[in-house]
Amino acid sequence: MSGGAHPLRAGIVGAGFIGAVHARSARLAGARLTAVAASSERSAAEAARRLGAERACASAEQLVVADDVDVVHICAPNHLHLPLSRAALDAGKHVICEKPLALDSAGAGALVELAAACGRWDGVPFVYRYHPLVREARERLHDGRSGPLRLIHGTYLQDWLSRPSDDNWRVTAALGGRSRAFADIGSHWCDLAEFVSGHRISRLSARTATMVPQRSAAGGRPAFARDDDGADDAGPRRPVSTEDVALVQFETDRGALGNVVVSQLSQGRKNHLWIEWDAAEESLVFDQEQPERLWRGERDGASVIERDPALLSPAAARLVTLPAGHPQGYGDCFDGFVTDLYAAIRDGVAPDGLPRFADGLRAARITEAVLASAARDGAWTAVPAPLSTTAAAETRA
Ligand code: SOE
Repeated sequence: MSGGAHPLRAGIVGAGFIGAVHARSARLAGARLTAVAASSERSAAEAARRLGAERACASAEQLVVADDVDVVHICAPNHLHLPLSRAALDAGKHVICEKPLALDSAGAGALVELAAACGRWDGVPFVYRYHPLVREARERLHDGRSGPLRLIHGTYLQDWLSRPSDDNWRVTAALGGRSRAFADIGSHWCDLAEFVSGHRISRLSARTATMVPQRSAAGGRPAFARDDDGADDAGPRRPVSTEDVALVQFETDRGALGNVVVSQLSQGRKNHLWIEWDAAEESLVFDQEQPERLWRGERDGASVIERDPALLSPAAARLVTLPAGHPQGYGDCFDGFVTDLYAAIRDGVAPDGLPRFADGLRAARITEAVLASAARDGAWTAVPAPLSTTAAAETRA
């Protein structure tokens, strides 16, 4: 569908924290929220009331083929991403699917091909791309002001899984995938590293560790939930195979080097995505927890680029929705992403920097290289080159 006069009709599968974020952004982007599905009819009815959806769907399988839905937002646990995306595309829907796109690169690749074959728009919320200062860093590195890039390094640290009593469906490989910490958050860091620099990770050496080998068997909690009373401390435990931490060093296709520390055990770190690009003329640092400023280092001193649209390049200013001094944040990034994907559905052309299923496939391939390297004691492991961005990928009928 492109150029439709009627508002898009959005359906949301999954009513947790991220489902609510999607619902808010869909509405702000002008869609009607026609349906919500959740893990049960009862929770779907509760979610429909809470999110203001026009109706609750009896199941996700019904929602993805519903006649009153044009675009499906899949916010269910990871093992459902492939079957639900496939069913939605087969039913002629556009699809936004939460990362990881699928539990392995074969599944992600199948979805990339299916979306193209169906002529439907697709997106994966690598939403940190939508911080205006991320775009400013990208402009500086792409237009030559920064000079040739030499290093990319940083961390993505959280602490919401730092205790044995902390649990979530992501911990279980059958539901979340063989990789947990890296697939869940290292994928964001690598997406930004490549998106901003234009470099591609060509080979890597990785170590992973499961430092909390057993976790509560009491049943998973939502992401970031806390167990302050230690209620599960005495409860039954279950063994864990997915990694808590990953350390990755890498080379890029254009001669840069880099490394990243990924952890979901780092006490006091809530969502500490920090990334530095060191180039010949300047270094740039983006800290996701301080998104209103981009640190800029030069030999003669350091400065800060503020999120002031008057000072930013057009590509960055496009994503500014509030005046300088009125902080933009995570929700605004989601708004920008959903607005861009809906614009692609309407206009038939992808706005600059829209993260697609092909980026979800890229993340799956990097994740598989991390696991393969870690399984061979950190052996250097090649990462397949990404899909070339073809005109076909950027336009749909
Ligand atoms: C949990 O680690 C989580 O919600 C991730 O799943 C998101 O992708 C990330 O943006 C924030 O943390």
